[in-house]
Amino acid sequence: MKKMQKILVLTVILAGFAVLIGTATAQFSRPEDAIKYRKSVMVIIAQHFGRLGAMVKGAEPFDQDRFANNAAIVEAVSKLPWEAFLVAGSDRGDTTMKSSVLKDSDQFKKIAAGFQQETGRLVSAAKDGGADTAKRQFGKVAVSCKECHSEFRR
Ligand code: ASC
Repeated sequence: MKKMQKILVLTVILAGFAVLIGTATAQFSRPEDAIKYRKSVMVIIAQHFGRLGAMVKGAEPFDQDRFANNAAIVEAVSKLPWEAFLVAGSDRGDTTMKSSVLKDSDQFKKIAAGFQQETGRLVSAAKDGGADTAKRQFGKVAVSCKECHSEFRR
């Protein structure tokens, strides 16, 4: 093979690997985009979790339909932000994410999975249980929020 052909073949192979490795970050072209995305998701979660919290604390009356609807939104959105946290370089800039998310991503993913599991249980509790069951499960989701915030947020 001529030298130029060898270089070309090698380039194509390396580009193929880069595409495979890059899939985790390919959704965001810049770290700032990942930061903006995950913050937006957290705003939505906080808004709907806050509406649940108002019912749990008694600031607003407990309404099972309303509780179930807001729980379903939290659960759906709970699937979205994790990939955006794992983007290289997104620990710098306009963010409160600790760099340990990137260094200790297995622990981060474990906590994120726990949050999703607890929000899934919140949806079931809101559908099938009474106010006390829903409120108790709300508490478990809140603990799961805090677990991640205290470990991975600056
Ligand atoms: C929210 C929010 C948090 C968590 C936390 C739960 O809505 O903004 O940081 O819930 O208070 O323990």
